[in-house]
Amino acid sequence: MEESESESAAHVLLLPFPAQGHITPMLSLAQLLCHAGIHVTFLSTEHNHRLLTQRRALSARFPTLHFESIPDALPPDQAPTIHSLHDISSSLRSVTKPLLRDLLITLAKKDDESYRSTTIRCPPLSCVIIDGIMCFAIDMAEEVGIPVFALRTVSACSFWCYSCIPDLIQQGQLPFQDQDMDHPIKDIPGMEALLRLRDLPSFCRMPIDHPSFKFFMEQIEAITRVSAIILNTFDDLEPLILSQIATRFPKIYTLGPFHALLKSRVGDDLSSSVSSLRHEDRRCMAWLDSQQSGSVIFVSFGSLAKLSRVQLLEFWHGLINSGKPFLWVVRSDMLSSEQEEHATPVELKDGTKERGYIAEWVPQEEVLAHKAVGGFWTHSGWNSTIEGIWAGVPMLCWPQLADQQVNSRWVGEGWKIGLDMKDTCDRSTVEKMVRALMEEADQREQIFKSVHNFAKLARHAVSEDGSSYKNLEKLIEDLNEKI
Ligand code: UPG
Repeated sequence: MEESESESAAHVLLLPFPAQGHITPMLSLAQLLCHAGIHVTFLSTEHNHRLLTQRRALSARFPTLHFESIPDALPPDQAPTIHSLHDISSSLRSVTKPLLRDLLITLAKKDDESYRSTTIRCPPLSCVIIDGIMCFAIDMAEEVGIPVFALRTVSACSFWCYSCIPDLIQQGQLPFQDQDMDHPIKDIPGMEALLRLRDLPSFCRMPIDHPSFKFFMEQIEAITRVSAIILNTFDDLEPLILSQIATRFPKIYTLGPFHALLKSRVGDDLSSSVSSLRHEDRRCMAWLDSQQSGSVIFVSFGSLAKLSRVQLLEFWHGLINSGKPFLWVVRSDMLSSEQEEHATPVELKDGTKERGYIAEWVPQEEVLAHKAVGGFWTHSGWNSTIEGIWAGVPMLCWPQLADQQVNSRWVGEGWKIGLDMKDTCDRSTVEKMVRALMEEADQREQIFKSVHNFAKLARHAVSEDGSSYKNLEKLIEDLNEKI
């Protein structure tokens, strides 16, 4: 790029929350913007900066992509867990926030070059795109006079549900008063006939003065101050909910599925694993090659979920008893309690040898696209859900936390693309649900039809005539106008 051209381009700071499910969509967005010539400073915490091993390859591919890091004061070996999100957030506020302020001031100055790349001149900062959880950055960007957009990495239905929590509190529906968990929630516009208490975001099960409840409430309130919201969804998946969101947030860019839009716009030459913070076990692909078409249930609960040893064993027994071949991601940091260590029952070891593969971490998008995979047992994290929709794979949902409860209800009863086994985890339920997903012909046909329809709509969304493609053009245009 010519220097004069570079000087007149927009420059956006992207601030992801330091967890895999947030870094992946933010890095996809970074690539999409850089592909259009926008300068992006991708600011990770030091720990994640080191784990993003493909930074060099990315910067070589996208010369306007600049990686920077900022201290987070967390021990270097601490992998985030969903239980530690509140601690991570406190640490980011106390340590990272003041440094971020200085960085914003420096990047925004027209004549200061201390943070700018030596190879390509970087124009002054024109916009900040924060992860919706990093709402403390809004104050600072406002102080420096830079517009703030927010990427919410959850579904539109979860985002809308979060936005309506203050209304539920005002109406006295929250906090829970020992009601039946199947009690219907009728006051979230667009979801009147769908949600029950058990489907609300998990923090709603806590007292409203609990730090986690306050943590989420703060985000819900702060995000109303940003200039625009970016979502990893597509218009045909959540049309009614998006129209509800538009009543409170006038500017929304739906660009999903991000990973597919990236391939459509930028091409396939960098693997989908560029954002991975963990080492992938690629041998699982050869194992999948040896399995029959549509026979395997893929089990993955994302990057943060924790299981007790009892839950792990119940799941394992259920999988073995189902008789289905399975590929299961069991992260080494997934067990919530070390002291429960016992010998693994021999029938589980034998059953796994016979028809299972357990991996620490896999190339999930590739796994979901493999013809041997016939079902996806997921925790309903949003990235996994939208990747499952793109791949057209029926889902079995076992949500644990945050937005996952809402997603699982939509998968089961909203979009009818899977089954929801929320709040249960005994071996007989697992066996029954896995068999139901993989074997019951009528039900499977219905689910297949629906998930394939959404997969088709997703393909349209990221094609040149599609909504996500066009919305990206609009976003690029709007960011360029902010200079
Ligand atoms: N993944 C792999 N390999 C694996 C397992 C997972 O590449 O072996 C990837 C997967 O493809 C996905 C990501 O890791 O892109 C996991 O993201 P997600 O499914 O969203 O789960 P979490 O890591 O749990 O994500 C957090 C929250 C979740 C929320 C999401 C986005 O737990 O509830 O929806 O962030 O905000």
